[in-house]
Amino acid sequence: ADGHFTGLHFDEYPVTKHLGANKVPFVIGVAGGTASGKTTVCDMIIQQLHDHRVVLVNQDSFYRGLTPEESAKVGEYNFDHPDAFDSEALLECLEQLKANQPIKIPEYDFKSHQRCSEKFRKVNASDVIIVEGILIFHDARLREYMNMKIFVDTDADVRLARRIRRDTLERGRDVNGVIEQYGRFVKPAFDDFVLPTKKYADVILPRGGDNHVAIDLIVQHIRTKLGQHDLRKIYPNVFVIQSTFQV
Ligand code: UZR
Ligand code: MG
Repeated sequence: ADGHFTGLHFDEYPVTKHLGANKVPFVIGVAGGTASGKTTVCDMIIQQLHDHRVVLVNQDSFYRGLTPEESAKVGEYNFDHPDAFDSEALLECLEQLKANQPIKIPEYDFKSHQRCSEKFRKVNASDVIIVEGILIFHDARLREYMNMKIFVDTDADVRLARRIRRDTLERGRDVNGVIEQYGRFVKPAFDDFVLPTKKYADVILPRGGDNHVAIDLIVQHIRTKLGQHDLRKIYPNVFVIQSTFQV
């Protein structure tokens, strides 16, 4: 009643109408081996695009919850195999985002290896959608959604060192377990499933988040694409007039 939007839940906000039905978000895929720096690269892109609405979707959120049988033998479970992910659910989410619909992303608990059935992350329609994960280039249907595909290419020794640090500090694992799992599942799956998807990349990004030059170039490209597509949608006649002047 006071004329402010404070009482309006964001789900009720008429985002779709606001954007216009024909403005299509720009979708970027960021793939690469475990601990290659994918998340860092995405964060840097998001930071530099602060004046746009950007949303990050992690493939990690779409891990299937383990069945009781799988949980009983969790040491045997291959989290690096394409089948460990619920690609259908990820596809559905992207479809909705691309249609400028708000979505709910499931939350996955790395300790229990389960989806928290009650917990979701709400994500609004955006100008840029970044999809990040080790195997996001594996499914051809997912690849078709992407306007730009980046493969973060970091040396395996650097990745293993980072993985050991991350899993012991942030995920409560012990060093021997991490190394064993790396040799048994992570490395073979990288060779069999992740590395072969490098050929689908438009940009191969060496050294991940340390490569400021490449990240600047990527951001420039995204800005160019966003600019073009915004202006053409909003002022379609401007481009017609321009071409008349050129004659
Ligand atoms: P990134 N992963 C877990 O460690 N536990 C889980 O419950 C689910 C996934 C790991 C997974 C993969 N491998 O290597 C990694 N294992 O998460 C991918 N084992 O995440 O791309 O951030 O490294
Ligand atoms: Mg990550």
